[in-house]
Amino acid sequence: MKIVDASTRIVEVPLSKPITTALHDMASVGCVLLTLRTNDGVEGEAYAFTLNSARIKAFDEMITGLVELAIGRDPHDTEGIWHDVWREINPTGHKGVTIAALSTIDVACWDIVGRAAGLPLHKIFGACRSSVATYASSGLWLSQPIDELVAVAQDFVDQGFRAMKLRIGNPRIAADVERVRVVREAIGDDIELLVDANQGLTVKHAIRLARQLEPFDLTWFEEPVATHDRVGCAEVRSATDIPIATGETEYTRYGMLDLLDARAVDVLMPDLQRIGGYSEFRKAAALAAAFDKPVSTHIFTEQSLAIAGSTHNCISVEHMDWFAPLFNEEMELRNGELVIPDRPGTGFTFRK
Ligand code: SMN
Ligand code: MG
Repeated sequence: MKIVDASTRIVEVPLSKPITTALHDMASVGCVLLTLRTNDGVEGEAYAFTLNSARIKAFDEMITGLVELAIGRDPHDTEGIWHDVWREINPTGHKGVTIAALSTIDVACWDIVGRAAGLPLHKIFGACRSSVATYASSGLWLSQPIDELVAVAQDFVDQGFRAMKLRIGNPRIAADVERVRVVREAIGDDIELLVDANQGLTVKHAIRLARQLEPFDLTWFEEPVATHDRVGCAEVRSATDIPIATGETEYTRYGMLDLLDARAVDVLMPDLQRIGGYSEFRKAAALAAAFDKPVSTHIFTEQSLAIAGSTHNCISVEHMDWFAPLFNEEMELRNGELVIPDRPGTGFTFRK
């Protein structure tokens, strides 16, 4: 079997309304959709995205350029193709757009492997579960006023979620504490609550805030400080008993190793596009396991289910509904967990 053709198209998916975190202002996601085709007529699909479609053509260009290295190859040679792209991007760098392109090519190759075998990828990787814990993440944004939070939280519970994530990172500590208090009161003690500061805080601010948030039984405190301040993140971690989650803004196993080595993290959160695709995600998860740390996947909900279904130390996936309009199939929430699809490959196919 050989990959004989690759094509991309750019699709912009609007969000229902503009939203913010401590770091981002977002109104849409722009996606590059990659389709690989084999001489046997099997297709493999994957996408990369940027917020608001910012510089999305650069991502398209990088994918289109690098996918040449996969043309003529057997799609089962995922490891060989990955390493050829890795070698090629060395002069440009092993972070950012290059890794996003590598990730997209890798996921599309694996999708072909699954579809050609007629098997879901978690069964090919080595399955360990058929559903996974999840938390609602498409809401509770920093831009939402406090009086909207209760209705959003209630809606998540009504949809069947057993956990949800609230964005924090206000200049005033009291404002964040109040938002957490209001949501915790609304959902009661049986629903898990996570917070994400999107790198918006200084170390001292994060420590003060974390101490005031301890009574609210938070599942984790995500990205409290700038992603590059690993020592600062470790300081926050040692000053609070709230578990620290981070990793979404780091790249490849090397970025994960830096966080683990720095003792900066309790829950490692690789992002499929920034980690280097399925091939590298699995290595990163094994690395986390060697440090006795769990992983939880960052966005890319549909594609991350194959990882969750085959990674023993994966404790949850983030439920983000932004990309659902791209796919023919829908994610299935059952008893508060996301079902790992039994369909071949990633289990999700692009709408044409
Ligand atoms: C997030 C994800 C995607 C875009 C903006 C913010 C956030 C998260 O950090 O973890 O959900
Ligand atoms: Mg985050």
